[in-house]
Amino acid sequence: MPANLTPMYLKAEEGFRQAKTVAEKIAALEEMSATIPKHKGTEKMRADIRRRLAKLREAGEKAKGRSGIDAFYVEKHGAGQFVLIGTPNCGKSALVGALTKAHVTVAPYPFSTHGPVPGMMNYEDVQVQLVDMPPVTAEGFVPGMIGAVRNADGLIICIDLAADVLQEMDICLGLLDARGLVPPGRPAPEGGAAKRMLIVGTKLDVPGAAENFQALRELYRDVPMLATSAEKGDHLGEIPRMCFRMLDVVRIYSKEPGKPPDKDRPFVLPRGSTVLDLAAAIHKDMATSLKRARIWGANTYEGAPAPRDHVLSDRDIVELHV
Ligand SMILES: Nc1nc2c(ncn2[C@@H]2O[C@H](COP(=O)(O)OP(=O)(O)OP(=O)(O)O)[C@@H](O)[C@H]2O)c(=O)[nH]1
Ligand SMILES: [Mg+2]
Repeated sequence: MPANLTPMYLKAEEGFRQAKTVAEKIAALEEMSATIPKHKGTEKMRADIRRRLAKLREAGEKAKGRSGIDAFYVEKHGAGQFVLIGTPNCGKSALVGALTKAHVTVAPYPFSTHGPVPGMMNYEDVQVQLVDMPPVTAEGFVPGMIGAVRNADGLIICIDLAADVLQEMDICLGLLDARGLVPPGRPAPEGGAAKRMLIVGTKLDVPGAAENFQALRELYRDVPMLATSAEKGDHLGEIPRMCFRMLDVVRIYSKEPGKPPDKDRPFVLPRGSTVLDLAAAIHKDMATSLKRARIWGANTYEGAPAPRDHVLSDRDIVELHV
């Protein structure tokens, strides 16, 4: 059976041939694994990629430990992780600095951020993680960065409203498209995937920025978008809400029988999760020992008994009996 390899895969393979360090080779193989068409004709090749990846990871780990291999890996915290993407100097770090307590480098010259810088953004009673990143250019991503982009729950594409906004969009969306990542609702190429994307126009305080934003909005009506100024604070408060909505998760408060609910730290679960999913999230043994549950919430009776497959709603309070 022919393999029907896509240009995206062939590019990743070329990246592997060019790779010099173990980290670069691993990043290229991961890219090959993500983009290779998944059908019978590529079964052997996929097994070969997996084998080579395992071998390299083992060699790399022996040599210097995980942090030395994947310098872009950021452990996820909170309700979800959004990685920032944008051209040099577009205002990514200023945005992360304005929304979180992260120690970012904001500078009037390009390429001032060299590695990932995570920070937590508050939204009501949960947090959403932002990860500042080095810039992207028409030439591509910094080696190794694409893994973090794929791993993120969503992307914030920063567009400098004081610059050529259409060109900036072309660069960012073009790079992602070439790696198979497209906004939800658009057709993904073979081996590709939909990725949540929020377009954030930056530097709204600069003259002409509002007009540039309007032009952008008219061209990209199907992608969530807003204009902000990190310097003046305009519309920054909408970002946490928009990110949280895009994550499509629910917040559930657990409650022990006879006690008030723990309202401080909700469990965050994908929308569509059930009583049983909640039990499993609390403790793996709880899912097997769960006998019954009661729910207080907007869509149920106060304290009504709920079956294990009951689908939970945002802000439900659940009492689990084991
Ligand atoms: N007027 C104005 N300037 C801004 C705003 N946000 C950022 N800047 C300026 O734009 C420049 C670049 O900001 P950074 O946040 O460092 O940009 P970056 O995208 O992180 O840059 P790299 O890390 O090099 O990719 C700095 O001089 C900032 O002061 C804003 O909202 N308004
Ligand atoms: Mg920066």
